[in-house]
This record gives sequence, C-alpha cells and structure tokens, in this order.
Amino acid sequence: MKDKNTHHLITSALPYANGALHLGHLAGAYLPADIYARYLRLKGEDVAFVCGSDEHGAAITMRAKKEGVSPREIIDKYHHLNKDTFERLGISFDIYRRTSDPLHYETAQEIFLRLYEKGDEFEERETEQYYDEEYKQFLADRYITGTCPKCGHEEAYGDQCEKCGSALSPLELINPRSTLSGQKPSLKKTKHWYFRLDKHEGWLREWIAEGRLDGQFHHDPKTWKKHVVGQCMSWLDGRLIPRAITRDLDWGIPVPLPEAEGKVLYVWFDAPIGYISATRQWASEQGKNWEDYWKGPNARIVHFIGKDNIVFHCIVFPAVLKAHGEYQLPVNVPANQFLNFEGRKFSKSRGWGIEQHEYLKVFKDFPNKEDALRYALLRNMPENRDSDFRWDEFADYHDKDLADKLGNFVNRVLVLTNKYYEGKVPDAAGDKAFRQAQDKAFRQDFDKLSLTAQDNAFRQKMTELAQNWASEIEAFNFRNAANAFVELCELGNIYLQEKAPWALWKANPEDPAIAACLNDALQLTTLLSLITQPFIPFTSDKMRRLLNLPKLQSGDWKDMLQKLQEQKPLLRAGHQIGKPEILFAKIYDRKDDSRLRIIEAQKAKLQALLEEEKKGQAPELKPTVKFEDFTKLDLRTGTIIAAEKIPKANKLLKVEVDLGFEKRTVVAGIAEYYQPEDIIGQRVVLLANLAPRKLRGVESQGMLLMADNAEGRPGFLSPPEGWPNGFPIR
Ligand code: B3M
Ligand code: ZN
Repeated sequence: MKDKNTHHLITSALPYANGALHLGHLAGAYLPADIYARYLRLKGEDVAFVCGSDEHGAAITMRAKKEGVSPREIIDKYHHLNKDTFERLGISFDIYRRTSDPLHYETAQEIFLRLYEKGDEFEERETEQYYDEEYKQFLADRYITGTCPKCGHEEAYGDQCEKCGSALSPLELINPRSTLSGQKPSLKKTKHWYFRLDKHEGWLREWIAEGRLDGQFHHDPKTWKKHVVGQCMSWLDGRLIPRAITRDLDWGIPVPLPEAEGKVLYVWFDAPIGYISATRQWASEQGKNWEDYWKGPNARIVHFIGKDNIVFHCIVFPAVLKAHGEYQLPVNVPANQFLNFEGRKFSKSRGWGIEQHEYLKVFKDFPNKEDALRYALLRNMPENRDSDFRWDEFADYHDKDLADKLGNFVNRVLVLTNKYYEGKVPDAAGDKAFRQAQDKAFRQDFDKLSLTAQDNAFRQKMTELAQNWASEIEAFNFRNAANAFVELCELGNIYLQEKAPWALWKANPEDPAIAACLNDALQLTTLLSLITQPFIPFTSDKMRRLLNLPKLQSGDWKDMLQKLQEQKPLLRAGHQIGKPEILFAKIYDRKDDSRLRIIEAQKAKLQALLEEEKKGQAPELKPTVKFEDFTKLDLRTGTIIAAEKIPKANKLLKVEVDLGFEKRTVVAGIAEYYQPEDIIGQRVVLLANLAPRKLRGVESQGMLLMADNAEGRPGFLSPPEGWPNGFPIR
C-alpha cells in the first residue's frame, strides 16, 4: 500500500556540549521548533522532533586542555545539563541524542564512504599544514593563532579573524603561533579529503532561488525567510570552493579509510548527520522506519537554527545529502536572527545575560517561571531581525497578557459558572431566535476590534482568529500567531465586559442571556486551552484541569477546528468544570512584591556590572607619540556617496567617499552594524594618506575614523555641520 502520510522531521541545532545555553539560544532555535512540533502534533500529524549534543570540534578539546580534564568529562556534564534544562522548559524533543553515539559514528562513516565511493564528490589533496613539534600534533583551525593579514588583529584564528570577519587559512596568518605550546609551528605535509562543493553550485542556486530541484517543484521560495535566502545567495554569488572535511585531530569520528590513520571527520561534516542518527535511534525505539522521515517521498524536513548556521544547513549539508543521492532536502530552514540582552550581545565572560538553567534557578520561587519565559521570548522572537530581551518587557508581557488578558478572562468565566450554575456548562445553543438577537447586539462592539459584522459573530470571530493562529504557525510567523492568541483573549474580555452577565444576574438570574454569554465564554476558554498549548504548555495543562477536560492529544486541533467550522460546541452543555484557580499572579502587585523582587535583583545585577565597567574605564593608553608623528596623518572631511556589500565578507562594506577634490574607495569593517543604503550621505572623517591595501580583492584607499561604544559598535566621526568635503583636520 502506498504511504500517504506526511512525515515531519523537525530539527533544532545541536548545541556544542562545552557550555550551557542562554536565552538567546532558546529563542533562536529551540522554542520556535517546539512550538511548531507541538502544533503539528495537535493537528494529528506524524512528527519526529530531534536534537542532541554536538560533541566534537576543536572548541571542546581546547576547553578540556585548558581545564586539564578529558573532553568526555566536559561533554558528559553539559550534555546532561542541556538535556535536562530543555526538558524542564517544556521543549518536547522526541529524542535528545549525542554525537558520541556508536550509531552516529556508523551513520556518519557510512555517508562519508558513500560519497567517497562515488569517485567525484571528493578530492584528495596533500598540503602543507602547521605542526606543533612539541605536542606532535597538526594544528587545525583554532589551534593556531596569529596576526590577521587583512586587519592586523593579533589574535586571529587559523580559520577566521573575529575582528574583521575574514575567512582565513592558517597559512595566511602572520607570526603564527600554536595555541598548545605557544611556539612557532613548523610546516609538514598532510593529506585531506575535500568535498567538491563547487560542483553543486548550479542546482543549489536553482533550489534556493526558485524552489526547484531536479527540474521539479520542491518548495515555494516565498515561504523562506528573506534573510535566509539573502545569505545563501551571497554565498553562492561569492562562488563555492572545495571544503576540507577531514582534520588532523585526535577527537572526533575516525575517517573510515585505511590510509587515514589519525584523522577525523570535520565537526561540521558529522554534526548535521547527528539529526539522522538521532532519528534512526528514535525510530528503532518506536518501531518506526526512520527512512520515512529522511528519504520517503512524504518526508518533510524543517531545520530550526540561528543565523550563524545558515550556510551549513542550506548549502553544505544539502549538498552532502544530494551527493549521497537518497535523501530529501529540507522544505524550509526558518533561521532566526539574534536576541540581544538589555541592549547588548550576550557575553559569558562579561557576565552579560542569563543562561537557561541559571534562569530556572534564580526564578525557582516564581510561579509559572517556564511559561513566563517562553511567552516573553515568543513575543519578542528575533524572527526577521535582531531583537532585545528586557526584564521590564518580560514583566509587561507577564502582567498584561498572561495575568490580565488570559488569566482574568479565564478566572471570571470559571468563577461565574461555578457561582450561577454550580460549575455546569449552561445550555444556550437551543434558542436560535434568541441567539440571533444576541449577535445583533454584539455587533456594536465590533468597531472596537475592527471586526466585520456577521451572524453568529462572536463564534465566527473566534474561529477566524483560531485559523489565523494556525496558519501563522504553519508559516513560521510565531509572533503573529501570538498576536492571534492575544486577540482571542481580548475578544473574550470585551464580550464579558459588554454583556456584563453579573449585572443581568442581579436583575434576573433566570435571564437566558446569562447562560448564552457564559456558554460562549466557556467555548472560548476551551479553545484557549488548546491555543496556548504550543506557547505555554504548562498553563495549557492547568487550564485543561480547571475545565475538567483530559490532557490534549494528537489530533485535538483537527477535531476542534472541525467543530468550530460546523458551529458545534467545543464543550457540551451539562459538562461539570472544576473550581477556579488563579493562572498568573501579577509581578506588579502592591500586596505582594515577591515576584517583582526577583526581577529587580536581576536588574540590579546588570546595573552593578555597568557601574563596575565605568570604574574600570580609565583605559590603558597607547604609548606616547610625538607631535611630528601626529602631523603625518592627513585627515580629511568627506561624505559617503555609495556603499555596497562585499560578497562573502560578512563584515565588510565597500564605501565610496567624496573628498571634494577626488573620490576614494574604502573597505570598512562595518557591515554588521550598517546597511549600505543607510549610510549614503553620512559625513565622515577619512585618513587620506594611509598606504592603499587590498582587502577581498578591493583596493582600500584610506580609513574611516570611527568611535566604538561599550559593545564595540562603531559610530561615525563626522565634521561639524556645514563643513565642506576635503578640508583638513588637525
Ligand atoms: N554545534 C554550532 C552551534 O552551536 C553547532 C551546530 C550544529 S547543528 C548540526 O552554533
Ligand atoms: Zn582581521
């Protein structure tokens, strides 16, 4: 029989098991994936949601060396910490595996061999690489540091300069040093396998830009985020080159070839394969066929990641899978941008930010701490641009949305139902003429919500918003989905406020309008117990309990949607609900400041850090220079008249500066902070007699003067207003 079921495979980036994760990671790759997985399960879809620890890579071995322990000690600790923390936050992985698993070794080696045997996917190259004589070890990537040839930064790594963002190879470094012995390394011949990424450029372009694969429709490219497609296209425009996928390291998966003794697979080759091996493990435990999720015609793969992993998930890994020949490619990679923390980047070394497990610890006495966090991150998710986490906003979302809008509505409905009807759902659906009159009266309220008046207006609006919620989740617009949830709560509150069943009750407890109103409100409460499930699952469970309903199950959304569309009740008349309980106790509460104090403590901690920084701010100055030396600099006023990105260089912009008497091309390391179109017309100061030098093939004829702020964000120095271009500065 033909398999008609869709098999959803949802992945979240495998965290390196050498550290804890902070709130930015959670908002970036784990919470959105969890929302999506939970939603699909409610819809009755077949879902495998997989993740696990990435246990290889030089970052782990270096940390182990520094601490004088084995890599295993480190990864065991963080594997368990991360796995446990995710669980506590309600991230509902079906499996959380690790890349040290034997099954993972087997899977990664199989895929390597398959590509090797194809003959033309790999290229063997013998090259000279740095070698530490004292440690008897080749120095891969981060094991080597030196001066960046592009910007002069003295701590550049063998694979990248973090100052100017250039991708480097170790041989380009000036004054190379081994991070092991600190010595100057020697050169030694070694052989490696390179994946011919260049061969895959053509179809990758068609697949990403047009959504076509092998000449057929694969996905609608409009459903991919613009910044994801944009980043991929700029990589493709910069041309793809063969990439070494093996390393001389003693930590990792051995290269399964007899002549490759002592070599391991490059971490970025094996890590994404971890998704596959985790699925294999899960499927064998569940008695399922893992290939349905990866190879079958109805597999539907979606990778959730942060923007720094886009190239590996949209270009390199798909190319490996395509080269293999049997795998499906992802239908979407809804990568998020970055979350900042109170206006700055998260920084462990500077103590700026908060880690997930740390949050759970300091908020241990905060009721609903898991949902409060999930909700604040959801409302502020960096879906299309970087966003900023602030404690004040956290408190606002908690109090305004969760406590006021959701909590109050649910509480009133439960209290009134208990009070007027002994907790039994009142029957109100029978009297059609009566209901029509109700709807008519309710229409007046629509203006407030900008609704359109129709019959059965309340239930219609409820259905419409619930459908929005679903379609926004399916489109990976989780913030919009959260808006639909808020509007549903508002709908309920306005409805209760307008109908005021408590006033009706005072006049005549038999008034059928009371039953009609509460019946409607109970339908909405039931709907909300489901709508909240992907976002704030702990609260959803509680609402189910208060409504005396069973826990939600696979397929419940499908049933509910059908009932909504057929105008059938979600909760039948006569059903006995439970006793009311408060869902969220406000943070800003005059009688009880215990929750506010927890937040204030966090804010105070940050304040103290800022104070500390200010104190330590008398910086060490560079050695004194003579006046004559200063006068050698020719600084001129100018204006930026054109700017563009430099392909493949994430941090560089090519900028044209008008000096009045001539125009200069300058390469500036500001692309992370400024969009080309935003700086046209910017007044600047240019060091005009700097010796020209080539950066990424572009000759830079001068340097823009910039002032860094505390986070290293550069701001332009500009001449006084009205000063023309080309004038000297002294
Ligand atoms: N461990 C890098 C990171 O955490 C890497 C992700 C692997 S996903 C296959 O950013
Ligand atoms: Zn550099």
